[in-house]
Amino acid sequence: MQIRGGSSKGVYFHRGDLPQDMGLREQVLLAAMAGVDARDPRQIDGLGGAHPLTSKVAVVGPSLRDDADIDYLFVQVVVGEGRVDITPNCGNILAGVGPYALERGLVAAADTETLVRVHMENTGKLCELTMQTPQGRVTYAGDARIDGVPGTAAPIICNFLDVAGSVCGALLPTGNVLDTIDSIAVTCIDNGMPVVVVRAESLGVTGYETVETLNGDDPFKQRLESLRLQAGAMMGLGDVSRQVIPKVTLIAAPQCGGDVCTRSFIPHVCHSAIGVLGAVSVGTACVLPGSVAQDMLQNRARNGGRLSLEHPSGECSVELTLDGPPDAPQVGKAGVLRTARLISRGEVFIPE
Ligand code: NQM
Repeated sequence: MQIRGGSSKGVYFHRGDLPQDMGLREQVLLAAMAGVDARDPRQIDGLGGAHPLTSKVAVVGPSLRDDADIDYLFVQVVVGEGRVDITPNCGNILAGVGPYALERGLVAAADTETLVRVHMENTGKLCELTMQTPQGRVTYAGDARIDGVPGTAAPIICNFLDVAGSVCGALLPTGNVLDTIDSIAVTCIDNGMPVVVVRAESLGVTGYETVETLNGDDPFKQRLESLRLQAGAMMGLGDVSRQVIPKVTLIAAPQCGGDVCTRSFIPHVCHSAIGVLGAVSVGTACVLPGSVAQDMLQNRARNGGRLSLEHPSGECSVELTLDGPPDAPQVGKAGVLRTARLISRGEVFIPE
């Protein structure tokens, strides 16, 4: 099935429909998304959309764990490079996993709302998805709006349970709330997604630029990549030159009534919105005393609650439940509203 999950779009496969051999499975996924030439940046011969947000795959199956209903592996098909990356998770594609599980009969729908417990295989963490299922059927129509997606749709509530250190093993993988790289202050954080948070002004930009302006600024992107490569090593991720994590998010004072303004790089292209788990990580940085983002909140939402992150096409709200003392808060749960839509279902033909 092709499903829009949040502000991303992906091809969702049943685990049992794919080859069991991992190497062969990778070849099949690359061919499905890009066709004969997996390095074609236009992905003209496959289902991929020639952009990181539309070159995504979900592999879904019944969970092998007792505490989950569904296993979900996220696969980023790296555009133009003929390879996949399974190190990151994707909270947008995750939103489509609930409808997929219901459509494929992997989970039975309850009468009005259905909760699906998803084991996110990339990180080993859990997320509870709550979907609208009137009369026991998944519905896509509704009045929830998420920025970065036109129109409205049925809400899907994603409640991430304990995602701190999901990839790097610790919320603050360098051991510090603040580090300095190339004389620039950064906060390296992993609350579901490894992200390097940096003040836009310290990189010589405002943080209010358009996606196109930032994408077209090659010298700026080189500085960003130098920062990212060093941060990746400091976060224990080794040489990240061929990995899509960590991401980098620029922050600036809010302009439209939110709590912080963001521009996120995934990692070489500026996101037209912000990734879900990326937003959870950046939101968490905002509530951590001593971080580069600590004075963004101007005392609002310091104790958790709803935090609004402005991004190039609107805003994304995350709901943080904080535990622990105010000077050393820990995020217990992080909730995000998403929507999804089934676009198509069928067969994909793999070139011989
Ligand atoms: O951070 C973009 C997206 C994502 C990932 C990316 C995501 C997340 O917008 O959880 O959703 O960071 O590549 O789909």
